[in-house]
Amino acid sequence: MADLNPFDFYNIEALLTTEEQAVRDQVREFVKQDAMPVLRDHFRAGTFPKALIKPIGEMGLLGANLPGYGCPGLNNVAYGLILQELEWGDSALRSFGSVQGSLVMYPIWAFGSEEQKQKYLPKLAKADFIGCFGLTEPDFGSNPAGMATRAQKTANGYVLNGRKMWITNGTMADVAVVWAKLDDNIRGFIIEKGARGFSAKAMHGKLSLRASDTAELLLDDCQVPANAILPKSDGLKSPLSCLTQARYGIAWGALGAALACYEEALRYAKGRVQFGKPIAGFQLTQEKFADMLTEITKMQLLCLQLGRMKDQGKVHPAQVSLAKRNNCYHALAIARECREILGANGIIDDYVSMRHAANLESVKTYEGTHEIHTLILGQAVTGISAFE
Ligand code: TGC
Ligand code: FAD
Repeated sequence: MADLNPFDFYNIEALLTTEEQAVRDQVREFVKQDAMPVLRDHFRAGTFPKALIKPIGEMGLLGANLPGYGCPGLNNVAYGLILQELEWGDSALRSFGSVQGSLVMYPIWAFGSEEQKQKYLPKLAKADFIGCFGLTEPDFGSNPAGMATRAQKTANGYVLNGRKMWITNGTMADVAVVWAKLDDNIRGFIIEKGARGFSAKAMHGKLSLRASDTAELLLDDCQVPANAILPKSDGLKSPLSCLTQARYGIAWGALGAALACYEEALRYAKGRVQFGKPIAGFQLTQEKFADMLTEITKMQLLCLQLGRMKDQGKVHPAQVSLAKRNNCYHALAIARECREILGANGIIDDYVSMRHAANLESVKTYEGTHEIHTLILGQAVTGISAFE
């Protein structure tokens, strides 16, 4: 009988192509060699590791599942594995990649003009440009349909007024994809850094995702040219379809964070001796590992099948919600459990579990909270919307 692998109990490896394995291994190597040595200090300082941006772009990790315009056009499983590995390091790295690829490049690719695609996508793919996505507002988080941000047509273009909050990559961004109501219909606009009336202000005091750049965007009679509008954006379903892309990546990312904690806790439990034997030998510790192994294996299977369905163009947004909701919930539970296995050492940032647990609080909240995805699934099962 083949040896059992505690990190790949159902031999998912055999279901991956050699290209998918190679992409994953390349990112894993990068995260271990280049990111891990600096992540703790950036988390402490509350700064994004900007030195990693260029290499991430050069490796082709941004918008990696998009075809053309300088993007690699990898399949969705390879794309998911990239995000898994980035979040194995820190959720801030995966967030950076998700926002750039799924929330900035995807809407330009899906709703942009040919001119916009040519202008922005190759630069975003190489990280020559950084992007952010402004949907959430101070008074409209889970319910973006109610947004107060407005666009008005002028002689030369549009003028936008409003405020967006919690915007990842916000202060670093060269371009912002901002959603606003034009004649009561939600439309997307590309706003370049330096546009008159546009500014980004860093948000401070976060106890989670500390290594991520989170900002408020202010639109104060912000003037943009006529070609700033995403011509094919039309209604709330446009930003929501971007969220479907990002939520897909988050399901993989949360798995990466869970794996990082589980690997650390297993290593620690085998080495830490109490009462004359490794704590891994106690039944209560083994129950924790049995539970975590089961959840991680289920997360791996969910991600893989979701990716295969996405590659066939057969994914329903509710199926993505199931994976986002499940994987964030269990990754957070696993990170907390691993912290517990590490005892007092678990609260020190020499170890990763508590950093991941803190990050996963945000990951569970953004891109649709646990409750919002519960209601999306409730509607999918019953046919009745609980939102109205
Ligand atoms: P509802 O009536 O259900 O839908 C309006 C239209 O949109 C369609 N639709 C979707 N299309 C694509 N993908 C989806 N996921 C979709 N969900 C709905 C729907 O079919 C409909 O189309 P049509 O043709 O009939 O017009 O809209 P609702 O107002 O009832 O809202 C539904 C709800 C609550 C599920 C939605 O508002 C929601 O998902 N809220 C959560 C908000 C959210 O997730 N915000 C995320 C902000 S971005 C972010 O957090 C980035 S973090 C990034 C990082 O750092 O990684
Ligand atoms: P609220 O919507 O006020 O919800 C508060 C609580 O009420 C939650 O527990 C929620 O589940 C619950 N609730 C709400 N409605 C219901 C209901 N109908 N039934 C039951 N419970 C309900 N947004 C962007 O646009 N771009 C970004 O780049 C971005 N990055 C982010 C980065 C970070 C670190 C964080 C924390 C957030 C980010 N967000 C971003 C915002 C994020 O998407 C929102 O925080 C999220 O959608 C929830 O909105 P809210 O915080 O306003 O909570």
